[in-house]
Amino acid sequence: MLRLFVTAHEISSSLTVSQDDTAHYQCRLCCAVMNTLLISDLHLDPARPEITALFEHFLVTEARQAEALYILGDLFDVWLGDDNDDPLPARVAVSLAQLAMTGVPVYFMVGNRDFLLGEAYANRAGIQLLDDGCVHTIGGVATVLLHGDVLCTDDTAYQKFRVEVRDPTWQAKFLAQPLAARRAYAQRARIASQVHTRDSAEILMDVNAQAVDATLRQSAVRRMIHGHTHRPAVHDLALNGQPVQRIVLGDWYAQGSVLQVAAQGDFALRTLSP
Ligand SMILES: [Mn+2]
Repeated sequence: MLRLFVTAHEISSSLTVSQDDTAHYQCRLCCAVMNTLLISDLHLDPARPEITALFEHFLVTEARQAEALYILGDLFDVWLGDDNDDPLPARVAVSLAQLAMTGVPVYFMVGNRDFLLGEAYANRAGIQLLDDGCVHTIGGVATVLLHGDVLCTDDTAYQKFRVEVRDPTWQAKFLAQPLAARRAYAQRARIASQVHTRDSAEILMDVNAQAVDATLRQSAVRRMIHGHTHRPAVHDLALNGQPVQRIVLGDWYAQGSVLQVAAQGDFALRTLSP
């Protein structure tokens, strides 16, 4: 989908030139600005207001010019349920809805922190929920999109926890509790997760190479984009003798991180200063 940012004057002046020139003019306009943007792991939290401000600035500047924005999980550091009336999620819903209203599709996939984010909040924020492991064509390349936690198969304790909390029965039971009880549980889970991350070997917290290969093979694609590990990088790999790519998005703890993919396929992984 192409949207052209042209004024009425520009359109009328472009109509006075030849068709070839018009096509060239429009192409130059759209190609210059149409990037798909991908971010993840913002971990928005009232304790880091400068990151929320950076994200909001990003939404009203760069993201407005984008062909689409993908948020691949852990937008929020914790998610208690769509009925949570804290100011931060309410404020972010307004900012996201404003972007969506300008015509930029905003896609969101849950992460391991905000996995309880559901349709009610998505509707309020004007965002479209994606399944982990879905395939979208980005910059002309079929790409499998994941938060990334499912690839960390060496961390068996986490994978066990993941199965438990992704169970609809567990989720329904959790969401039926009063907000105060959910808040207390989330606080305990957050501390346990920090201790687990601190005490686990570095390698355990990264993706497993076989899981990466299996996902690429099952998805029948040559490119994967994910976050979660907070190890931004472009990995050029091989699978069955064919080149494949794994692009890892960065976190937004000390700065922002964005992957921009141009319509023609060029891409860049950039950091954003608060
Ligand atoms: Mn994560």
